[in-house]
Amino acid sequence: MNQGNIMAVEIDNEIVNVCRRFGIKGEAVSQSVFTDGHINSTLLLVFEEEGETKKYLVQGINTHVFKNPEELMENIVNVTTYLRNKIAETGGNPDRETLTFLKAENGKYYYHENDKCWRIYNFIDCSHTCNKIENKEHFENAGRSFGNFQKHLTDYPMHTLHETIKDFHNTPKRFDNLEAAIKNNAAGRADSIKADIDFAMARRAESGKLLDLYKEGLIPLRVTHNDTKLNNILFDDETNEGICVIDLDTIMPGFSLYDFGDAIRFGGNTTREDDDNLDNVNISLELFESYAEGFLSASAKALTMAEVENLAFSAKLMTLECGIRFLTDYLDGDVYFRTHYAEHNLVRARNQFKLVYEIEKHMDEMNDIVMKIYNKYI
Ligand code: ADP
Ligand code: GN1
Ligand code: MG
Repeated sequence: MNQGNIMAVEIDNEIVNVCRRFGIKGEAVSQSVFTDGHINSTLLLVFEEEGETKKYLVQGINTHVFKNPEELMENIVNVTTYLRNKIAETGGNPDRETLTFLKAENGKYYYHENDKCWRIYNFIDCSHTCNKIENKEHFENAGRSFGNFQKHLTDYPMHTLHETIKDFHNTPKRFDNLEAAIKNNAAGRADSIKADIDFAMARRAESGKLLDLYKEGLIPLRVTHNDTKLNNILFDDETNEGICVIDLDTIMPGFSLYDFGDAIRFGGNTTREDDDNLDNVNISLELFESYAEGFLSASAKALTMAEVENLAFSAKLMTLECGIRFLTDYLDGDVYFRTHYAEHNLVRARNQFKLVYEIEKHMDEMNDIVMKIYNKYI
């Protein structure tokens, strides 16, 4: 079972041919498409070979976003190889707890065909993803998964990682991009969103806080995932434990606060990221506490005091940053994130800004929750 939004489609021979390039044999019996991710295009292909069923995740890499597939795949293959060893050492199952990529006939882990760039990895069965948390244990498990992911990579040689998207979580630069998009007004939408722009700009001054703490030596760079939304974890169907962290395209040196904050942005919201009814958007303190519990149980001892003190702030910062990225893309004419209708990016941006507003109201309580949990684990 995989509860992420998935839809059966007709088998496409072009995709089957791509599979052959990766040495996949047998007869293709079904094809489905995942509709959750905003960036890559993701398919599940099922093959029958000598009475055995084999499932593969076939993914079209978005080369508009990831311009250098060679470096992208080098990062991912090196990190997953490293994780395999760590998982095996601690008695886990590497085939289920990290991604396994197939090599193509060109000896690389990606393949260009008809202007498209493909990669294939094993489908992890009997797992599911979620877009919204239904019970808080689930979110605690998510926190533990991302906390452990960071812990496993503590000694990974960070300097060997390529920066797959430059300045990915540099919030002040994201503000610069927003400013440029307002000036360009490529889609002619700037006049209609003045209030949204004002909301974001009023918070520009604090956007460099984490970078300042880094410059002062108070928070370190670590190997981070950088896209810790809930549907980037596979949960075991039986136990609901987070088994595998996926979507490894943005593994880069970063701050642990990016990973914590982004996870709260998505999973701590009382509704979906693109709910257009802003009355539904709030921060769930209960869910915040669950995630902080899972994350700190795995990582408290490794964190600096400045990291701990900014966990709640990071939730606000990552939500604000994501909101301005959606708004910038709306102004640019929807060229980055996949959208399903004309105002989709604007709806997402407003949803994120409402969440920022709610987090601001609850900041003291969130800080208290963090300290209460942290004190248990040190
Ligand atoms: P995107 O970058 O577009 O978000 P992801 O790599 O996150 O793409 O994949 C999209 C969806 O595909 C995930 O949310 C998950 O539901 C599913 N998925 C990805 N990898 C696997 C896998 N190895 N096994 C099972 N499902 C997967
Ligand atoms: C994108 O790829 P996906 O859907 O997991 C985006 C994230 C945003 C997120 C917002 C490479 O994540 O940075 O936070 O959408 N990924 C990239 O939902 O830009
Ligand atoms: Mg994803």
